[in-house]
Amino acid sequence: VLRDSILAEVGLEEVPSGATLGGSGGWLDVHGPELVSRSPTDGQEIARIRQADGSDLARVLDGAREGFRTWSAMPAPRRGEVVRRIGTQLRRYKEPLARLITLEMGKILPEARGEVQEMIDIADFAVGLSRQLYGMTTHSERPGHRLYEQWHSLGPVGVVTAFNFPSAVWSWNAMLAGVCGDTVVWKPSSQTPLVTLAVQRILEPVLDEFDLRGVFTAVVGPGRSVGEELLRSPHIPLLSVTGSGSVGAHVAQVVGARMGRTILELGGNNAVIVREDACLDDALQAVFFGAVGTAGQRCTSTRRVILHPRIAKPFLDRLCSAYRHLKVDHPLWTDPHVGPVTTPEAMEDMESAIREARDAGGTLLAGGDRVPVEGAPEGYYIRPAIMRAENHWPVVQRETFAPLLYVMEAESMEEALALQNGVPQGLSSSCFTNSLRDAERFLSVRGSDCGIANINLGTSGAEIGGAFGGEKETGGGRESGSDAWKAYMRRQTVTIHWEDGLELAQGVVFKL
Ligand code: UN1
Repeated sequence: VLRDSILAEVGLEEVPSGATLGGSGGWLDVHGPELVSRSPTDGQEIARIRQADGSDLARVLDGAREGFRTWSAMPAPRRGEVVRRIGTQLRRYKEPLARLITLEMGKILPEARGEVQEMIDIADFAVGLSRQLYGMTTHSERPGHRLYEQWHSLGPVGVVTAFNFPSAVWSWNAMLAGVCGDTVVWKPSSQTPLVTLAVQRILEPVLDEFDLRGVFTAVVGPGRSVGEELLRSPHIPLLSVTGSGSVGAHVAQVVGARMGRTILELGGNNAVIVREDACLDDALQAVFFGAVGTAGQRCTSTRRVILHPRIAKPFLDRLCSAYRHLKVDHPLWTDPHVGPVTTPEAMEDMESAIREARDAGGTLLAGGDRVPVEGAPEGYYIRPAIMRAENHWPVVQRETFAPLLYVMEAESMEEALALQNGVPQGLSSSCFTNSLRDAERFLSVRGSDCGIANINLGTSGAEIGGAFGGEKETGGGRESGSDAWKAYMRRQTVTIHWEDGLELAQGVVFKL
């Protein structure tokens, strides 16, 4: 009953199809295998979706190319108007969409609402941006010449999203790509197809009103076939992919081989450094939310905490006590801190990471056991865990996408920084300190090597206004705010010669 009402509220009483060109008339007949969407809250089936196959993808790609011709010709502020209307729709559907996210992905409702809020925020950002796609002008070295650059729409952009932010990550890409004049081909994780179909439903009235086909498209299909063809398609000049490091490495190779562009948002292994002079209350709150929020399934989740030995004991005592009082429960029936992880594999990964760390000499300080939830015996509930561990252990060096926090100690700022940077990933980082010097050291070129560096706040929960992304094995891509929009456009350098008498640059003389 709950399932049915959640689906009905987002217009999915009947699941339309696994592919759409956008708008109420855009749903395609598709021919791929069936996909079962299960709720991690109880392990039960929510719905079955007929997926797209290669030929269906080809139709979506044709649609997105055709859509590009008209969409890219529309003035950017008018595209901004469409995005503004999408933002209004998202406001209207914030609660129902949040409930569907909770049902299909398992994050708690306050976080699901936060995810939809991110969509609204980036829509607002993109509306303003639609009047600010600025190109610079500069001074030519030659008389009678003007030199400037302009930004043109790029083409259809492939957006491959992960299950953990099943809708927000699409919006970061789609809202920017949209005002930039690109069309979007959205391929969601096979864990969260319904969220994608619901978002497409929510967009329908706007796309119908503006008569837009092939602008915001979506295709649910198997990664091995449809995903692979999307990577290889010469008609997709840019692919924005969120996923694991191994997926990202494959994407970089395949798309790179055809000289396509990528925006890669891959794994994190984010640390919080807590110095002895830090505000411990704030640090505790931040580490707690960072480590257990979204059941440890954000790419920005706090995976390591590096404590100054002088505050280590009181900090850990309080953190372990918070973990003991943590409510792990059904996120639609109750109001817990933590819902289920999204897949049974995540529980197994976490358990095997705990075993591996134990074998290496680590101590489990809290959690790690499965939590039986009454009425939902097949849900994927596991208690978040804390382990004492050493940074160089292979298990600590890799990202386990589950609520498992490693604790270590470091006395000097140099030592703490060496630990924090001593992993292959480089997404988010934070340092709790009241020392100006430690803060500045952390932010200096010899400090954090991550794309995100925070002082006195946690590693997760970035605002959309900043550029989001990370270094090293995190992939180097930037999405969302700042000038991340430039990745969705092609830059053209223009020189105009407006006087008689051609002159070569660099003073080269070459006469007829
Ligand atoms: C992700 O986990 O893929 O900074 C994105 C955050 C959110 C986005 C996370 N704004 O935690």
